[in-house]
Formats: sequence, C-alpha cells, structure tokens
Amino acid sequence: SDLDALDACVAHCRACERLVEWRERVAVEKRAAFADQTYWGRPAPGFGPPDARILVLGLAPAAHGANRTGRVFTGDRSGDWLYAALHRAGLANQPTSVSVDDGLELDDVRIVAAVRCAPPANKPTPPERDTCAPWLVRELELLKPTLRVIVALGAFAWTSFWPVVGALGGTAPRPRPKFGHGAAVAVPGTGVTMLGCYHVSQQNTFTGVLTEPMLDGIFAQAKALTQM
Ligand code: DU
Ligand code: SF4
Repeated sequence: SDLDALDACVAHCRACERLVEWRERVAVEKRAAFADQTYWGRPAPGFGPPDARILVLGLAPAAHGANRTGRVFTGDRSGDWLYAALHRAGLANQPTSVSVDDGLELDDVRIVAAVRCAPPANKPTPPERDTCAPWLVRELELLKPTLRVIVALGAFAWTSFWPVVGALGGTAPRPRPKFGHGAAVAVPGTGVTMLGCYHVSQQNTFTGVLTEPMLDGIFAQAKALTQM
C-alpha cells in the first residue's frame, strides 16, 4: 500500500541533525541488557493497518524501545501498557510487543509517533517536531478515508496535531483546544474526533497518574466514536 511505501521512505530520513546523531549513538552504545542485539537506530515507521479508524499518536520512539526494535512502542515499558490495553480492548491479537517478528497484529488501529526519531531525554524540540510534521501530514492524508478518532498520548502529541489538521481537510479551532485526559474535540471540517489520553510513560503509570481503567476508558470511548 501507499502506507507501506511511506514507512519504507521515512526510515531513511536524516533531516534532524541532533536526532540522527542521538539515535545512532544509542544504537552503538546500547543498553547492557541488549548488548547482543542489533539496534534499528533509525526513524520508527507507523504500525497497523492502512484502513484503521483509530490512530494512536505518540511522542517519539524510546531510545531502547522502538529505536532498538524498529517498531513503534515495541520493547519498552510504555509499549507494555499500550499494547496490553489495545489487547484488552480487542484491538490487538496479543497483549505484548517485543520485536517486529513477534506475530502482533492490530485491528482497526494504526500507531505513529509525532516525532519519529528517539530524542535525548525523550524530549524533542519544537523545531524537530516541525521538521517531522510532513511525515505526519502524509500519514494523515493516507489514513483520511477511514480515520475517525485520534488518541493523542500526552500533550506533545496533542499539540503536534493542530498545525497539520489541514491534511484531513480541517481547520484548527482558535484558541487551540486544551489537552486533558478524556478531552474530546470534534475536529472542524473532518469526521475525526481528537481524544486526549495521558501518556503511557512510566512517569504516569508508575505514579498512578494513569491507571489501567483510565486507559481502558479511552479505548472504549475511541471504539464508541468509530460506531457513530
Ligand atoms: O518509559 P519508556 O517506555 O522507555 O518510554 C520513554 C518515553 O518515550 C516516554 O515518555 C514514552 C515515550 N515513548 C513514546 O512516545 N513512543 C514509544 O514508542 C515509546 C516511548
Ligand atoms: Fe526525519 Fe522525523 Fe527523524 Fe527528524 S525526527 S530525522 S524529520 S524522521
């Protein structure tokens, strides 16, 4: 599909000097527990069917997660939470995501990161977000025919979406809608609803800011929106 072509293409991007340097350095230095593995060390493409009605929009690959395995949210603790929740919601065929050949398949969900290369301290800069935006634009253009719901994981993903809403033929409300867990905004000019969800990072899941019932509530809401 065109999304397969996009995925292949983005994997060669070198537009952000700082992120290219970081993703490749991490891939050489590695984490001790993964010393015997070959890290991906490149941009993480999207994952999931090209006719998904739900798009999960993350922040950026984790240095030893997607930057190691080559699949978004795969091989890190954020992914443990996300994929387990997708499985509970009936949107994934298994609850775990450890490597690109683990047999995981998503149903009706596609997952992408707003910034596709692992950033130092999990913090991309606004210019890096803007440099990566064209990849998100292309992704949205290709998903547009079926897309109904975007689940934005965290404020960074939420903020990244509004400048590219034109890719769906829509316009961004003024003032920009405020991010919150459970915040739902019908995106003007599109059939798409933006749904805010606290990020599945350990900062939230270890501290109880985000619980499994809270995450399950978001995916239940997302599924309900696809039926409307
Ligand atoms: O805790 P962790 O799984 O190593 O993730 C670190 C950091 O990266 C956290 O803020 C979540 C974010 N992240 C993401 O947005 N997308 C991914 O695929 C993996 C992690
Ligand atoms: Fe390219 Fe995006 Fe990676 Fe920057 S973050 S190098 S734009 S894929």
